[in-house]
Amino acid sequence: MTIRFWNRSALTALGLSIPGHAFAAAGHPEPWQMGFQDAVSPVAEFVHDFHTALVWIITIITLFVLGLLIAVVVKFNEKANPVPSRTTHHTGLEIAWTIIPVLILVGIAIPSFRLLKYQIELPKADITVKAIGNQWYWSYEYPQDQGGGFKFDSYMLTREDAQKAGQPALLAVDNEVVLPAGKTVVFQVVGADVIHSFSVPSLAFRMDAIPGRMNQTWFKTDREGVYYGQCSRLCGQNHAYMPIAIRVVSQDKYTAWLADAKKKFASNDAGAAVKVASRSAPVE
Ligand SMILES: [Cu+2]
Repeated sequence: MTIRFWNRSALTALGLSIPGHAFAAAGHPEPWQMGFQDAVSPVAEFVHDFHTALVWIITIITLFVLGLLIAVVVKFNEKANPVPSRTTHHTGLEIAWTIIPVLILVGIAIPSFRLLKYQIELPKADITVKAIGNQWYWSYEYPQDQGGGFKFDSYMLTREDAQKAGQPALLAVDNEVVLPAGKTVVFQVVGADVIHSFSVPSLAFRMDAIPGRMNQTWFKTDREGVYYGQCSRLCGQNHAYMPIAIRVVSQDKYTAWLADAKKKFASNDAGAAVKVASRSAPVE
């Protein structure tokens, strides 16, 4: 199910897209990037469209107020208007400047709540993965009942290793979360020690990882690629060095990865107690 704020191609045809978006890449930031990273999930598209609409509303209101201020300065300065009017009330105007902002705010609130509902209401999951925030790395658990039954830790690569792998520094990790395209993925997000936040901009989710409480978020994308994110709650010394890397691949590649991962991570039973951080991510 795809809910759109409104038709994107119509927006683009009217020249109403935000130009900065054209320079943004999917999955990771670019030097001198303006605007968001590309939207690759329906929630992210909704977020982008809503943002575009808000920017236009803000721009129009700002220009309107600027126009009014300029009119006041030009028409009602002491030279142009030596005898000021003594008017203090205008019922019609007062009703208008109350009702019009209320209508604008209600107009913003309706799609805003629709977006909130779309993000929060979990669709039926094809795949569920548990994401555990640790000081300072992420662990992932693929449940047994979905062909998984293993767990692994995901640490940031050093700058040199990331460069060798042709991946962005500070975002690349040793063990990526691999998931298939076109499937609804639900993440169960928890914190093992302190509060972390599981966030990937291109997929437009950001969910707090809280010890003792399970939060859930979801995404679905048809676009294969690597989507990077970062812990987005200050969680201590190496908060900046616990990135998230989600690699979306075809179903066949996912099945092959799953078989490999089961062997590779065989000693890590899903559901086992969370390990205490024994390695720190390198500090730059
Ligand atoms: Cu963190």
